[in-house]
Amino acid sequence: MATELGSTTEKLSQLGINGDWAASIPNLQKNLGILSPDQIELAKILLEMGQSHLFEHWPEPGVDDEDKKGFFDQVARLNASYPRGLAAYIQNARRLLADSKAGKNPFDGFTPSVPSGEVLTFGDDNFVKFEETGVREARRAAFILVAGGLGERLGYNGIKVALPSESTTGTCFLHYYIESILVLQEASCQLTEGQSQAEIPLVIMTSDDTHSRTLELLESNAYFGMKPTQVKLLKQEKVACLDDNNARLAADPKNKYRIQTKPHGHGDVHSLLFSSGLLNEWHDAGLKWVLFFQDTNGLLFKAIPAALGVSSIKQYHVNSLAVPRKAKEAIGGITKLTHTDGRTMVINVEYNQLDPLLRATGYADGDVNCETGYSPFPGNINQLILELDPYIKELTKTGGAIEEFVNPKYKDSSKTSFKSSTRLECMMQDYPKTLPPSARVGFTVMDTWLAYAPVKNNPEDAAKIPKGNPYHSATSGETAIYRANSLILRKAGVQINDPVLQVLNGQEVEVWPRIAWKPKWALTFSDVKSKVGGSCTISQRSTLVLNGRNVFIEDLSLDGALIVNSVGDAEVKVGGSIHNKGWVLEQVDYKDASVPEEIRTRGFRINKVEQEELNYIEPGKFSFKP
Ligand code: UGB
Repeated sequence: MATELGSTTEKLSQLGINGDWAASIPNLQKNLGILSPDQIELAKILLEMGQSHLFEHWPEPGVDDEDKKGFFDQVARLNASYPRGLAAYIQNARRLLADSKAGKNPFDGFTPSVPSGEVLTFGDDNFVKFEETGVREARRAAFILVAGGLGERLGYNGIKVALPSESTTGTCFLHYYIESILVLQEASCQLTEGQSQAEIPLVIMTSDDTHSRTLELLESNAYFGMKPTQVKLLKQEKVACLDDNNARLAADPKNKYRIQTKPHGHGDVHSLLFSSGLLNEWHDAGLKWVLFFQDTNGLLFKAIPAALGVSSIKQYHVNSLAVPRKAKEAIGGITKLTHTDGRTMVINVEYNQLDPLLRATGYADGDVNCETGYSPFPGNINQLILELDPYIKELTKTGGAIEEFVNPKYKDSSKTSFKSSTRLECMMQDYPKTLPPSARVGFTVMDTWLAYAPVKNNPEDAAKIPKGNPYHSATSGETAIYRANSLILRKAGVQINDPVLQVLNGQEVEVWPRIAWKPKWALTFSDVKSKVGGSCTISQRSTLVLNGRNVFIEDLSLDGALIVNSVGDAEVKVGGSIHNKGWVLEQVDYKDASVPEEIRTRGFRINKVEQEELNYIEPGKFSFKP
């Protein structure tokens, strides 16, 4: 013991530090000798910030020393990963917890109104013009997928990006995203011939919950055709949990040498991008756009080219993609907020805040539909397009810190204690909140059927959603892809039978023919139109898979399943009457544990009874007509 104390004093004097500052916490003071200078600095910060309770249980030096050092490793990580450090986190938490206790409305002084933005109609000349501009611009874009969320609402055991977006081809979300980006890259480079070949960067934000499984998915699939150097994973750290209004950090219930942590939200993406140095790299490489998107939207790339075109033509610094929103739907509302002091901003108001804000500002009924059957506030689908230069400028000021919020669940109306620990959170769409009034902030509305079909809710919760409101489930996510492809082909002149209504996993959905195509077949509406000719018909029970760049369907009458696979240099014309037993959609109950989770969560499986499968593996011109 004497030697321990002796060595502590020696080390402390070497550091020029006496342990007086820790005198009120003898359990810490006794242990200073086992800590490094950096760890001692962190201990000082913790004491200054009122966190001495974290050391109260610390035993004598020599006992659990590795755990004590491990504790500081975690504190160092928490300190480094938060803009301006752990002390700033605790200060922010105290301020936000005090505001929350006082019932302060974050929108105090602001009046909401419906903003105006660009409303696109799929397939008209305007839409086609925006798409073409978007494709041209894509070579100057970087894509950012936020995929750190575990998806608690979905309750899926794997990572969400590994889920099949549809089960006809079984393509998972990450595969679909990467293929789409690669096709966009190629199309963009072709349009801007003569300019240097571009590689569109893809960044994936992961978390401890998703990182290793995301990496594994990429590596075991050769990055789905993307160069590994084109993809960067940035892992977000969790933040410390808070036990009370004084922002005392919560000890992990399972390990007293750890601070309990929880996710900080998708807003972390901005500080991570900033600190990674990638933004300046992209600037130097001549990039102009940064596109953010979420983990499970199988329609996303049908909307991206036109939305990027809008950003470019309208010179938006910020462009949020939006869809008509049903009142109370769990997507934020894009709102114009006007402050009594004259400030205005167009910003997402999160779904749980929109109703109270409206009620507090003269809209007695709160979040309700208007005469159109939709909320007057467009729904934010968290697909943001930022112009790179103003983005870098802003982050240089803020360090990427995004306005945070806290949502404690109080034990009672005195609001003095919590049911369980809480933490600060932030959202990526709150980025425009700190922008100057001169910033060009806009949004683009597209039809939901074209742009948005996320997979977020488990079957049980989805089945409880009132009819007519979106389910946001694996069932609706997949059936929406078939509906969108059918509607796009209809617009291109193909006759497609009406869907049938079916109840799958307790949700009533439209079942259209199962039409799926690879991004290389068509990414834009112009691509689709150039590949469909004559008089084509597709029956409701049919399946059509188009997997080849140069596949043309002409005078095709399909009643059954047709699968066309072809290499890029094969030009294939498919037509005539194709009739077979097809691929049958069979119901599966989500509770049936004998069925794999990926299948039962959507409430059906595809029984491949009979099909016409065409494979063209050599270059050349081919024609198929039975
Ligand atoms: N995500 C992270 O990467 N890290 C995190 O810490 C948390 C999430 P959710 P949410 O479009 O439907 C958002 O949970 O947050 C990723 C918008 O706020 O799916 O409830 C996660 O992996 C809301 O305004 O959604 O609601 C996923 O990719 C509305 O637009 C993404 O962040 C809504 O999405 C979103 O996380 C919507």
